[in-house]
Amino acid sequence: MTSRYAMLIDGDWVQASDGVFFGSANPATGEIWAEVPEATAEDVDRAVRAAHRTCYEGPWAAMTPSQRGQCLRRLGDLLSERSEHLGEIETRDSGKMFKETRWQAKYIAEFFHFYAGAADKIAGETLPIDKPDMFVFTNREPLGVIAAIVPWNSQLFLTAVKLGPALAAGNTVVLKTSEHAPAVILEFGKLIAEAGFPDGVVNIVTGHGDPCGQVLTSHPMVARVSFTGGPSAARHVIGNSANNFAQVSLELGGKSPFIVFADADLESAVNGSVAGIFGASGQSCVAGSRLIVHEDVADEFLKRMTEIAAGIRIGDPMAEDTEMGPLCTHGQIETIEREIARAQTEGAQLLCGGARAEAGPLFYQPTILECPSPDLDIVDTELFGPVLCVLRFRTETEALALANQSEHGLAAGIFTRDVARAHRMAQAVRAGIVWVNTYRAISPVAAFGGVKASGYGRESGFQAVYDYTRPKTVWMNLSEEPVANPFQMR
Ligand code: TXE
Repeated sequence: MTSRYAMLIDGDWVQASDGVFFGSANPATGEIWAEVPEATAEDVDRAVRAAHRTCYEGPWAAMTPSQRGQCLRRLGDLLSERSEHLGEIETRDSGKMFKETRWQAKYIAEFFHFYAGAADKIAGETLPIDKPDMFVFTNREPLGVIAAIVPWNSQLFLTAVKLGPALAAGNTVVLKTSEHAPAVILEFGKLIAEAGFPDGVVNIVTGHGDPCGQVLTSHPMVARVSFTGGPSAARHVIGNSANNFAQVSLELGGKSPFIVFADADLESAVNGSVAGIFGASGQSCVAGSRLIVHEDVADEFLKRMTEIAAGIRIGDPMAEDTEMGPLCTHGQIETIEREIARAQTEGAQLLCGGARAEAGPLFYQPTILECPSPDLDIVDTELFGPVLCVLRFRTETEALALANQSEHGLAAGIFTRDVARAHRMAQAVRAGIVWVNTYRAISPVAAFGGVKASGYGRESGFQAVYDYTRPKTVWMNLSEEPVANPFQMR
């Protein structure tokens, strides 16, 4: 039985204005299990106008920051209560393992709780102004309508880091789901009204990049676009912002270095690397997909990695004992196959994997590829799959140079027992997030984002609420003297 979904616009659950749907497939089985409205330009326009009106008139505009915080807190509670159901839907739609989606849905509640607490702590300032009899202060206002665009790989998490700070600061949102796995966000949308948010505060539109994403990001009433996805769509978003002057923040994934020094705790580093590249089948923006390993420990490290990789249980992502599920789209698996074949002609050697797994057309084996040079295209191409590229180094300088030889700069992992070296490397590696002797840790308290082609702007952390506000400067003349005649300068 196919489930039929609707979009959330101005508090109503609606179909596309022309009645068109698109199908969403379960990557594990290939079955089209859901039908979702293909938003028209008119639908997106209606959602943005509703969000704009709601931002400036009615109950949301009149709410105190603490009341906004209460809605966010309730949303977090509901998310936690429904984590099992949301996890199941996300797994069915994206292929991500149920163990992970269920846990993530529960943990993501913490992000809403964090921003619930932040809502009444957003303050302006008084300025020590250089003029007598003037009192000058700033208010922090919401920006207006936020266009939040998410990809399919971690939709609840990426939604939370956009919605949490945006709503805490008093904005309204039009959220666009990914066309590859839209259902979990529509299920999440059912919690919005229950949490107490007035109609029109959060609107959810479903559809493809064109027209849905294009119309949304070029809309003149959108004040900021918070985008997570790939570089090609990001370029469209930036181009559109030249017309509507929307602020833009971009999180575009990476090819993150995972650096292992000879003095590292090898067991810990191997486990970190396995989690970093094979967790979520490698479909993670922070995947540690470039292993840079000291030559003294490289053979032992790769022996342990390949043993673990070969034993990973691949199969039904709903099953509790599965360790790796499918990839989400056919496009990804085709890119992986093409890039691996090309790398092999350039001298790369497969240490394990390198083929589809038996479980089904979208399942790919955990793959480790030793690369003779950092100049191979595959070394700096984000594959978004379970494929680890390996480079060896001899000195710290060489390790750093390899780590920084990349267009990307989202995350980096450093495994060493030498504290001074850990600090030196953490300072010098060009990435937005550095994990030392750990990997893939996240928290609502910590900012998240990259440099270079990994994007700009930060999500998560307290500062994010300020990024969804602008200061308004207010000058108050306290003098009882009349304002001076401008043509009689003293
Ligand atoms: O991303 P897209 P896709 C990388 C990863 C992956 C590749 C493509 O390498 O293989 O990108 O993935 C919307 N205006 N990452 O196709 O197309 C789109 O509908 C506005 C890394 O999923 O960028 C979806 O909602 N929006 C990344 C969202 O953008 C547009 C996570 C992402 O889709 C648009 C995902 C347009 N013109 C992919 N075109 C990460 N940062 O982790 C598309 N969209």
